[in-house]
Amino acid sequence: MSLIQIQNYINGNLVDAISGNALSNVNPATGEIFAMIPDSDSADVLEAIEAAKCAQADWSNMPMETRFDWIMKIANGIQARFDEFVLAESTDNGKPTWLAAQSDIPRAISNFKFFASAQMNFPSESHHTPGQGLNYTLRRPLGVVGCISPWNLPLYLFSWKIAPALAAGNTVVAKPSEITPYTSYLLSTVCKEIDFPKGVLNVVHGLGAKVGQAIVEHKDIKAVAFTGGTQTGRIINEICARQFKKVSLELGGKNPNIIFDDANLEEAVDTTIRSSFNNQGQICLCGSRIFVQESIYEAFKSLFIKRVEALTVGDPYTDINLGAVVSQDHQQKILSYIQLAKEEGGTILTGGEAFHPEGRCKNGFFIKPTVIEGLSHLCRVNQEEIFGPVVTLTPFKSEVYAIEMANSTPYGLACSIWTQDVKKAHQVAEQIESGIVWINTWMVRDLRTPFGGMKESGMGREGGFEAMRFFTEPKNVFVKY
Ligand code: TXE
Repeated sequence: MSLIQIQNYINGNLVDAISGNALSNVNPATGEIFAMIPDSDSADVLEAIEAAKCAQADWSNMPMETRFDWIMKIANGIQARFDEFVLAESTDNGKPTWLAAQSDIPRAISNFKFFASAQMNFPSESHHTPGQGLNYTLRRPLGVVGCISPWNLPLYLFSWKIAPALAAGNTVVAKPSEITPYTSYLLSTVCKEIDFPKGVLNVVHGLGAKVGQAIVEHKDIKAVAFTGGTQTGRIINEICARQFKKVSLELGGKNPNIIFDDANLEEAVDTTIRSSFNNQGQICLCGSRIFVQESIYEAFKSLFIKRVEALTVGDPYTDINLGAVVSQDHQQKILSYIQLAKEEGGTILTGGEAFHPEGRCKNGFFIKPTVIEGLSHLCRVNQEEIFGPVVTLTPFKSEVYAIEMANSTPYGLACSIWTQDVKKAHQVAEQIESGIVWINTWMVRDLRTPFGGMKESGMGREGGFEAMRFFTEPKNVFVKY
């Protein structure tokens, strides 16, 4: 089978890297190279920035309704090729096709629809200074902005950044992860099909340290929105700080699930299965540390393990629960944490090893869903982000201790609290150090709500008007009367 040739999208054209160099792109479920992507560098980034600068004035001064129409055309263009996008996302990332069809691609479409409409509803503020006059706040687009996204939810997170950036009237230079570039390439083919205005969106493929960093460093990039690892976030933040550049960082997580003894056990187990192993545990919101109140610990554990052992792993194109993890390197990283758990005194209750399916996927990168107990909440396995199908179980006696353990990591992204006691739920939610708290559920997302993390999980908030504020510059105008 011939390899798919992924191209950059610059100034409305689909082009190879100027250097002519390319990188290979592996299907993690088979271990085979299925596509080549441009190995771009700062020369390609410069062209993209120039195109975005030229397109800026027309795009930002366009009537809101025309901009709405353009962004909706992107959403409809993806919808029209829905099955192609689903298959591409699964092939590139290793995730089950049902998951891409249920979550990734519908959500990417929603992101465009949501922000197309958000820019028409985005209110401006005014403040009356009694006896003197009136202030009003103008919010203008920033100019050319950079959007950099990771591999775990490729089109979902790529669109979560570029949709508000475009809606707010900016032009964009974007870089998807080099590990999962396929659906952002398909998106650029949709833009080509609908004749999207040239230079408004530019997609440059390639390595983070070459392409991503060149975007972040360029003086004409007015803001950077990034999702990815905490270490990369630190590098980007330092560069932006030197240039006083606006930056939004959505980084790692080590999220706690706190299950009190008055929780609805069935529902808690059911949802904890999803929060642990959905997308092979590769969602920044996955709960990887499960704290269970002592009196129900054994009951929870036996039900949970029974359910985990019933999960199926294998060919993402079939009706399995877990597909492949994203790459061989990532598989090795996850396995090294399982080994570390053993060294740190943990007991593997189930899983704990790679999985080798029969047939088409025999060389793919799979890991059995893994549950570990017997670890201190302060050990490395319970402090560092593993980002795979690996969770730990830890009992707790009192609410105070559960909160202390939950807050003990450098991260603070998300938390799930399980209890029927309304008062306790609110009290614990207030004390948890994380940007997002769910009570008796997980991963319910309303796109209007602020999304982001505390501590080393990031800076700033995305979502709704938070994103519209990030991608605009406020200017106060005072009128004397
Ligand atoms: O992420 P990177 P990686 C976590 C997870 C994972 C770890 C590393 O624990 O194991 O991070 O994953 C671009 N300047 N998360 O290495 O490198 C890169 O090309 C500018 C959590 O894949 O941070 C890609 O487009 N850009 C997470 C993007 O940054 C740079 C999702 C993210 O890649 C760059 C993914 C640089 N110097 C991983 N270096 C989450 N929170 O959702 C890299 N990039």
